[in-house]
Amino acid sequence: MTTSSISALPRPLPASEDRKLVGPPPRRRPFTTTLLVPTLNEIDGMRSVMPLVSREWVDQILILDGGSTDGTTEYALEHGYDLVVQRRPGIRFAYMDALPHITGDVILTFSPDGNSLPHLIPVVLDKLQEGHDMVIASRYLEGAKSDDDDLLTAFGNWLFTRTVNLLYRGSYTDVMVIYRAYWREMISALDLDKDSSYSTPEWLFQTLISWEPLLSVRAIKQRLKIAEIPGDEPARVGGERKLRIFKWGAAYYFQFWRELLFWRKPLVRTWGQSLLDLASESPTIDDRG
Ligand SMILES: Nc1nc2c(ncn2[C@@H]2O[C@H](COP(=O)(O)OP(=O)(O)OP(=O)(O)O)[C@@H](O)[C@H]2O)c(=O)[nH]1
Ligand SMILES: [Mg+2]
Repeated sequence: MTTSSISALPRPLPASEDRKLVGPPPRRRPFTTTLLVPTLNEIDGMRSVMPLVSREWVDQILILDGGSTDGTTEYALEHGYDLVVQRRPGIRFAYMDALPHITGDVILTFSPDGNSLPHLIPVVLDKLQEGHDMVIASRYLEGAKSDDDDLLTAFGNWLFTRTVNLLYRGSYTDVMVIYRAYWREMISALDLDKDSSYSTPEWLFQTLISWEPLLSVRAIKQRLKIAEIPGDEPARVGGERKLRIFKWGAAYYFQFWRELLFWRKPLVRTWGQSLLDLASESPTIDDRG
């Protein structure tokens, strides 16, 4: 597809009663949030998962489509979600195409293929609101499990996380997962939007990669405040896996080591002021673990 578009439909009605919503009630937050939902032929997942996402949990739901031909984009428009169709292939270019349309201070990336549990959306945001720069819904933190992993992906995720922790003195349990929230302005602060951050591994392994693993590494290099919550990963609902295990695995692994030698940048923190303001107004601000 060569066009990028935003739906001009009116804002959707609140979720109807027949939609079963689980999780805590919405709360007012000192930041706005965009739920960013990448899709590539995910109509089965969209139909079963999106009705479980309360519109009140976030300020914008933006479907970021990679050229689906199975009715995913039609579903998005019919249900009044904002929609961007990416112009260039590759998930990181999809994110780049979405950036101008993201209205939230915070981005929460969410997979509608069944892998991300909807009721954790407010839990992740509550944790961010405690003052974190990034919150990850980890599949491997104590109390969580992945039903989507096979032996190879389970080993790969373990190896990647262990490598990042060893190289950068981290304590992650999941450096790869898409299900995470972070401040939009971290994208430019960490140069996630620069081709030079990816060009060598992409050229070496002839593939296009995403930015979550690099975000994990650079967040730790800059000693940002990172938290994880346990987040089960149910098995995929219909559709097909897009993951290219060997090419992406090789490119990410190369990237982890390359980061040891390249990329240093003074941190200019431009986000999160609203949380600091709130904290200074109320010394007893929410301190749940
Ligand atoms: N817009 C867009 N979405 C994509 C692209 N590749 C994958 N996705 C979507 O991104 C979401 C997350 O995909 P992943 O869960 O990381 O990958 P997967 O194919 O489900 O593989 P596993 O979950 O690892 O088994 C899914 O909804 C995919 O359809 C892409 O190139 N562009
Ligand atoms: Mg998936």
